Amino acid sequence: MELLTGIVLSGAHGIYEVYTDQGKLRCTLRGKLKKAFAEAARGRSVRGKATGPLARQQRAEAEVATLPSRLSVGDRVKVRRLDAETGLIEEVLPRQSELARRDVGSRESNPRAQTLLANLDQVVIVFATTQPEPHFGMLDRYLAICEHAELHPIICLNKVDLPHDKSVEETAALYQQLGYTVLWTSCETGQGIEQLRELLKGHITLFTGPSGVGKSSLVNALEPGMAVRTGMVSSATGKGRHTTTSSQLYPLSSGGWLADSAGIRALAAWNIPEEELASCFVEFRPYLGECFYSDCLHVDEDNCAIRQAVKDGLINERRYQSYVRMLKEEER
Ligand SMILES: Nc1nc2c(ncn2[C@@H]2O[C@H](COP(=O)(O)OP(=O)(O)OP(=O)(O)O)[C@@H](O)[C@H]2O)c(=O)[nH]1
Ligand SMILES: [Mg+2]
Ligand SMILES: [Zn+2]
Repeated sequence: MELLTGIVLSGAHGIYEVYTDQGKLRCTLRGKLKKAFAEAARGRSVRGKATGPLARQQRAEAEVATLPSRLSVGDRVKVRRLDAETGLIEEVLPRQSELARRDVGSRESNPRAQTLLANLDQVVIVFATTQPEPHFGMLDRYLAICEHAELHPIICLNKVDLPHDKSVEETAALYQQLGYTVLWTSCETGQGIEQLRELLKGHITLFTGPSGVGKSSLVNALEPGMAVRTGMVSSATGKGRHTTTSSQLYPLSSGGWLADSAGIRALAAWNIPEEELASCFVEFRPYLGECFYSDCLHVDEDNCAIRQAVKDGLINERRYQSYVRMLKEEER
């Protein structure tokens, strides 16, 4: 029988809900996979070079397990359908990325850390044009984390229906010049919602941003009835949801998946080594390697190409200050 390709939406107690083009299936792991996972967890897995975002995050470790030590939400799998509602997971496809639970403050990622979310590839960073006023320093922080994690960021400025300060437009223009996608949306008028829906198709996307900017409202605007459906998802396994350890994906009817808040916590705890921070500010990149000191951190060193570029107006002063602030946070 032909295998179906699917994506793991949730999992608890060895039962995984897998989304396939033939609907959702309640799945268990094939015995052989279960055994391989158990061995990987004991550290006897086949080790190999990781590729892509994983490699970048875990460069220090040089090598990581190719086979994850457990199946995670977001993993793409091959499933053998057993009946209308159930299936058997036969194969796990290689991960493109992973967000792991980590000790806050620890600089190194632990290769055995529990993966909260696999294959996340996009982040929508939501701010309101007003109420609350946008905090662009926080936007810079999220953008830097996205650059480091190799996640595609989309800047979403919501509540565009409300009268707001002209400076918001000016600052938004700066991010557009840097090459970032800036989307203006309103849950009141529907402006930008269709564009946002298009950008989510085929991606696993996380929504993040401060409280009150309209993240939940945007999700509701994108997918009316989402709240109802998510309630059904948790009852489908017949078990309580263990929200402290597990995350969940929500399929969008127009295509794509939304990641829930467990991903936000992992992303917020993302640490960037200080020597890698400058390259996470995209406009710094042309100047890297031009400083007098090869280990220049671009703060108070002489003959710093980055600081010269700020002086010459080639790098925005406020963005540079965001860099310095993040560098100091990382030092703590
Ligand atoms: N005028 C206007 N109000 C909005 C818009 N989007 C959301 N709001 C309002 O802003 C308030 C906060 O919206 P939420 O969707 O709860 O914000 P959130 O980002 O999910 O907040 P947290 O869950 O606390 O992180 C609500 O009163 C919404 O009705 C918008 O586009 N325009
Ligand atoms: Mg909310
Ligand atoms: Zn420098």
